[in-house]
Amino acid sequence: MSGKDAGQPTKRLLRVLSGETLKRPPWWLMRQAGRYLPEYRALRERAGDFVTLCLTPRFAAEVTLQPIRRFGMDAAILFSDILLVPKALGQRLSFENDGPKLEPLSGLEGLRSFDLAMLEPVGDAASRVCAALSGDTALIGFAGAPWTVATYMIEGGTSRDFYRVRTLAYRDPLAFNALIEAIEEATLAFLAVQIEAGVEAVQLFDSWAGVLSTEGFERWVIAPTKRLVVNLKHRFPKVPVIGFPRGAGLNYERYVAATGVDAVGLDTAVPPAYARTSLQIRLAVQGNLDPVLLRVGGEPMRQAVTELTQILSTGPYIFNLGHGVLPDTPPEHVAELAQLLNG
Ligand code: 1CP
Repeated sequence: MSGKDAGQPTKRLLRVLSGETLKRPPWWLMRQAGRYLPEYRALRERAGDFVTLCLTPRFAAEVTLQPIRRFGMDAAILFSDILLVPKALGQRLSFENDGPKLEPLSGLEGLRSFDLAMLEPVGDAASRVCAALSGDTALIGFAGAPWTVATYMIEGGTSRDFYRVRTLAYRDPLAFNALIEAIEEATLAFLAVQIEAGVEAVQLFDSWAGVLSTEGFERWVIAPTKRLVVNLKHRFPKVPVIGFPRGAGLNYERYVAATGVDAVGLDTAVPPAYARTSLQIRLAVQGNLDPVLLRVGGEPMRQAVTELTQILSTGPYIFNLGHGVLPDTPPEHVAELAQLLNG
């Protein structure tokens, strides 16, 4: 906790989030807990279903710590899911083999007021992780950004074309805005539970930021993110916010200039040299090794890691992937990566 209560942060991740440049970048991986780890699969089996795994504090805490024990990342990310927010808003949620399923929704009818108590176990899990983490390892909390959560709520699951949600957003912006605001409010409460339990930084996952028009991006990615950041900063001025507008392309600069995030996550397609000159001059950047290179491992991975860290380590930089760890990634490759990065 010293990183949060004392004036200057001491944990490596938090130092970079406050704008410091470290010679050896701190690192963690999106989806660092999960199916590529046999110990995760074993516990997942015991828990039965995925939502139970997320909402049972001792399980969620254990799964959060598994990759840290093996690989010693500089940060743990609390094990949970962005879709717990729709669930707490009253939408039925299940996980099948081909991904999450939500009872489709056409508007605000059918949503009840937000059930914060349902998410209390996430706070309990965070407290347990805090108590178990030692020394220099930070704990990151997270939520989906409102646009990405809305895509799942309207599409009823993952989508290839986001046809329904984009149609609603463009055709009936007032109704869509009401949904976005309901998600925004719930997200703020969800993140507050995590922060009050001890998470030291939060990440907003906007995994589908890249499917909107520029005007849509302004209205449904930038505006809600900016309001969330303002509200978070008001309540928790010392907790840094990492934004991850995956696929934002040319809109990355606008996102960085307008939202007030402390750091930005780069997806796989962002050129590191561009990130250095156009984004890192304003804030810390995080990313963006292709997850497939981690799956490939060996020399191609090592070479890419060397290049990436050479380009971005001259400014505030957190090493990560450009998206999540793939489920068929050999854990040995993550161990190899850890050897390169742990110094
Ligand atoms: O065991 C299983 O079968 C479930 C797989 C799984 C896992 C391990 C899901 C279902 N969620 C998670 C955990 C999770 N989800 C974490 C844990 C912490 C960590 O990173 O180690 C995080 C940060 C998330 C965030 C999340 N969930 C996102 C944003 C990041 C991203 O991948 O773009 C999204 C889009 C989701 C929705 C979701 N939940 C689960 C799946 C398979 C998905 C993605 C569905 C899709 O592809 O659209």
